[in-house]
Amino acid sequence: MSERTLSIIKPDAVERNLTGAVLKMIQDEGLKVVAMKMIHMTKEQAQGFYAVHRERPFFDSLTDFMCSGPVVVAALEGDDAIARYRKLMGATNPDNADEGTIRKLFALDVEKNTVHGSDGPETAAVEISYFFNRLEMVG
Ligand code: DAT
Ligand code: MG
Repeated sequence: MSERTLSIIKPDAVERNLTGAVLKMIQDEGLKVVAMKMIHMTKEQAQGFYAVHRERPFFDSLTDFMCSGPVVVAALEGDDAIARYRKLMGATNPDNADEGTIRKLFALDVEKNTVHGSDGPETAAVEISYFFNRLEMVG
């Protein structure tokens, strides 16, 4: 079933000029970019995006990191896009990520882990609408 998921290329990757390499992996996987832009979030915007994690010990550090530089946010579309993108990303901690995944190849540590991807259909819908309105979506 065709789905959409929200991808973020995080500040550690944009800063190291890895945007193109990550997008190539996404496109080689067959996922279609249906919206994309570069933004530099405020602390408040990062806190809003990661609100589900607000009680976690890493929340303040995570939201500082996410607004430390520009990110590339994109909506991706394809059959089973949510699970396929999670698989392409690899485990949250790159030490546990499978060979050939984005995080295995590029992540610096569990926080500076290069990419975000939605974890389910409900969060994907909320996360896509957090960054994109209908006029910014193709199709
Ligand atoms: P994911 O990004 O794989 O969906 P998550 O939703 O559990 O992982 O956590 C969101 C982000 O928070 C994650 O990409 C990096 C950061 N994070 C998670 N666990 C962490 C930890 N133990 N220490 C530091 N940062 C962590
Ligand atoms: Mg998550």
